[in-house]
Amino acid sequence: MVAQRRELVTAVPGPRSAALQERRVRSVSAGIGAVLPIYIDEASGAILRDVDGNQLIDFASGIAVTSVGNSDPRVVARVREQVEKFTHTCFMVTSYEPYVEVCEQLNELTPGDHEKRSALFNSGAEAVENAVKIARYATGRDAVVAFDHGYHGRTNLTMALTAKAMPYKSGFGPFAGEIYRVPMAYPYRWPTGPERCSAEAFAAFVEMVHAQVGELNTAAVLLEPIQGEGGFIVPAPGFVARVAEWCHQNGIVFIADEVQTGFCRTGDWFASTHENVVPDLITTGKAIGGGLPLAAVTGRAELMNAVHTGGLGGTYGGNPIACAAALGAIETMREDNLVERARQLGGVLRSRLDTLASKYPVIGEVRGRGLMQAVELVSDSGAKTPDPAVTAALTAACHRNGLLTLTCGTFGNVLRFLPPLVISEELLDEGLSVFESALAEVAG
Ligand code: PLZ
Repeated sequence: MVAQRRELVTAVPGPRSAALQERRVRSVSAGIGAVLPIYIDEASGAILRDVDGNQLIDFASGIAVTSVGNSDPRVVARVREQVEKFTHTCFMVTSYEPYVEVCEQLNELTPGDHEKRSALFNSGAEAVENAVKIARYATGRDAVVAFDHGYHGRTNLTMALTAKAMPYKSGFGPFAGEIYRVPMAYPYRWPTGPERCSAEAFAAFVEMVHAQVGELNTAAVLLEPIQGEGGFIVPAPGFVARVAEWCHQNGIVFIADEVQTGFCRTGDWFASTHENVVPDLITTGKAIGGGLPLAAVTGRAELMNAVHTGGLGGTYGGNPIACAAALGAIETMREDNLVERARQLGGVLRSRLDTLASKYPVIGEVRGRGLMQAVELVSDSGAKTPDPAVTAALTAACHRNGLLTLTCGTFGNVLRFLPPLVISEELLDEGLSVFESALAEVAG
């Protein structure tokens, strides 16, 4: 166990990380990036310790994965037990209980009390691909509608579904067909102002799908209830519910991509609940596996069961060790009431960020829910000019001082806060003080 405190003993990165970075450059594809070139030796809870002995506060959670904290004791215990029993059979060859139990948990925890079924995969992108396969099969239609600023993965189909060219799509085409993009109800940047955003974005959505795609050609509408990589954009109130209802009226499958928002992160088990929406299909990943690779599609039994037997699958999907980890993670979320914890700490985070926003005009907006919040940084608060340079400088200052933060956003000007939900209030507070000093240094 790593003590839950920030401690810097060398520069960040230190000499041992620098030496490993040299080996990395000589052996690892340059196509894979790194937010901060330190090398982790050990981690628990909300602290990462690197090979030089520096201990950083983790405001990234491996991109919203380690919500239960790094090496959560219940995850570790279940993984240990499973790995000694057996490591793999392939669920499509011979079955095992942990897979079934994860599906039972998903069916129970996801929004709606209708009859549900689940299927397990390895990554968020794979879950999204399978949700699209299921929706197409069940409806007999081809088209899929996705949104500006959306992120759904890096495989060929999910690159097509993802909005942003750099770094995700540039040079990697041609992309999968029958994907259509419509505006997102992004209140901060809606041309006629946030009050009109929900109604006008919905009207634009309906008109574009009708005119450019055709309702009867549309298999699915795919939406993140809070957009993640695109900038932690909380859709204008009522927008998601209107879209979901319209899908229902038109026999279109409404898919909520909750890979990043799911499993307590936003102060509910799933972010769709904040929008009073019951998705037809819901994709999950990241936090469900407590740090091991697992993802899922959960949804209406009649959709999930429409596909012919053998039509879905994969060698590793729902690997027994990943399932054991997920059962440990879900147990921690339930027993430690991480829904409530995300809400409570989310309140602490919001009030600190709001105070900073009133002091520093570079913060154009504070937004998000629970422990999925962010600041959008602008060089001119009137014109709302995105400021990716100040975002990068703030990030570097946080990193230098032992706080791991991430950026996001179509314009690279959003700094996001994604600590493990088990972080202590003291450590959260200390991390925010590091961020505050970075603001004073960079934008003061
Ligand atoms: N859907 C909503 O957030 C993954 C991507 C990081 P995978 N987001 C982090 C990067 O640069 O690759 C994500 C997501 C939403 C799908 C995915 C894809 O999940 O597990 O990365 O495939």
